[in-house]
Amino acid sequence: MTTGPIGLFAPQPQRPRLGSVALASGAAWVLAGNDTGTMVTASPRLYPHMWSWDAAFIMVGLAQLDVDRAAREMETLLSGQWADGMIPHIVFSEENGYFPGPDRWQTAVVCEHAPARPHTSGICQPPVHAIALRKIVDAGRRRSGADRRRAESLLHYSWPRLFAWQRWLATYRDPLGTGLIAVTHGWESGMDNSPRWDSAYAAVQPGADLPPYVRKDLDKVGDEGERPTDAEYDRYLWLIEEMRRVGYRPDEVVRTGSFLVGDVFMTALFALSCEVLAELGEEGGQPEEQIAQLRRWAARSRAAVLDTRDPVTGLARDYDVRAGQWVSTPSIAGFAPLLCGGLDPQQQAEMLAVLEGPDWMGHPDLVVATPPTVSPSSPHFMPKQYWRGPQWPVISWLFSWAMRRGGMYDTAADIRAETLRLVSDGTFAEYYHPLTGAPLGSLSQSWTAAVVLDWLYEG
Ligand code: 2M8
Repeated sequence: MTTGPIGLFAPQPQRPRLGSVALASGAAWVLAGNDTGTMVTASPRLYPHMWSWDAAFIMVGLAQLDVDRAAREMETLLSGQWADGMIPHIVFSEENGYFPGPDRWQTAVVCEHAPARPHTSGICQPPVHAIALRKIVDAGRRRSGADRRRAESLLHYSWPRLFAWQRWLATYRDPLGTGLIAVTHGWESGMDNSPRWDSAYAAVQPGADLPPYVRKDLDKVGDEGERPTDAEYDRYLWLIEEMRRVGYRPDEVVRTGSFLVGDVFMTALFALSCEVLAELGEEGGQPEEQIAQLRRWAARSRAAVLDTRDPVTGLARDYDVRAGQWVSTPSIAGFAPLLCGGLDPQQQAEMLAVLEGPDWMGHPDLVVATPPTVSPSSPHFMPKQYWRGPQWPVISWLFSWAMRRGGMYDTAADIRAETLRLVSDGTFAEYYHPLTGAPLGSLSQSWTAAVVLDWLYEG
């Protein structure tokens, strides 16, 4: 792998803000620096592999630069898809600078569905891949000849595979039969240490026989306080150990695992992706019954998202299946209905008003008015801690994209403009301190660069 441009984009206190051209060049440079040839790793040092939902956002950025390169990214991701349809949360590169790596997961050793090569992890992440396919197909169709053909053949190749992925979620991850898609590990949500998961993790008791391990993440960020604690990691690793012991069989993991939470954000993305994939299927002449099935799944999961709303706050909630209770801890996931739609105009206006109001985007202490992952008004707010408060450009992009699709143009445009202001320091950080704008976590994070590129190219 080529070395990422860490030095070039290292944060500097007096660093001038970059204009659009320099920012776009910097973003393209980050993606090129993290490109191994077959995959753009999530970041140069902290995450030297392909993460499932990172890859989808990376494709969104690559599509603006090079349709063929974006298509290859999708093919690499799908080369790691399991025989039962699951897209694993990590497709490993040849690097060994990340823990837990293939030796710890042992997926192909204990599970017949896992590919022997490439090595993969044994859990999943949010299904945003249909959005990436949409963007690649649209970029290809806007151009001529080779790009158009490449995009159409990618659509033909990917559609059945993405259908199988959505089917896997609908089949194995709907334990209540309501359409609320459940996660079996906080990592599956992508929001690893969000306070959304605190109560469910508190009930996870790492066994005395948890095999020992050494973390590799802590020396790769500026401050250990930006990463989860060791106690959290013990639980993360214990859940993997439980899964490994049942051979990653999806029904057994759901039946026996210590952690099972209906994830309202994942569910909204599932519903959204079912709709997007159905539209692509219509354009690409895919089987009508499968297209209709996607629409049924979308409708059911959309309804499930709306049903989670807290009668007091109106925000959507997760549901802890093991504990049999709602998780009411407010977080950005509470706005999941804005991703998948389904609210009536009055309800949508009310939810937008909360999002734009003084507890969220309009909080007076925020440096830019984009959604923080946890409100600064919340007792759980920790401004440097990963998914407990920082602003994530990729999450802003996701909301902005879905809002545009849902006709919420003004809020979508505001989020875009404010996030571009945040990232104009050129560090392309994983996440940002919401009260100071300081770049946090990994720098030169690929999905940050990718969504910036999309915004700059498409407006
Ligand atoms: C973070 O998660 C990984 C585990 O999957 C980690 O902390 O080691 C999360 O932010 C996740 O959403 C993201 O996909 C991944 C790679 O960027 O990093």
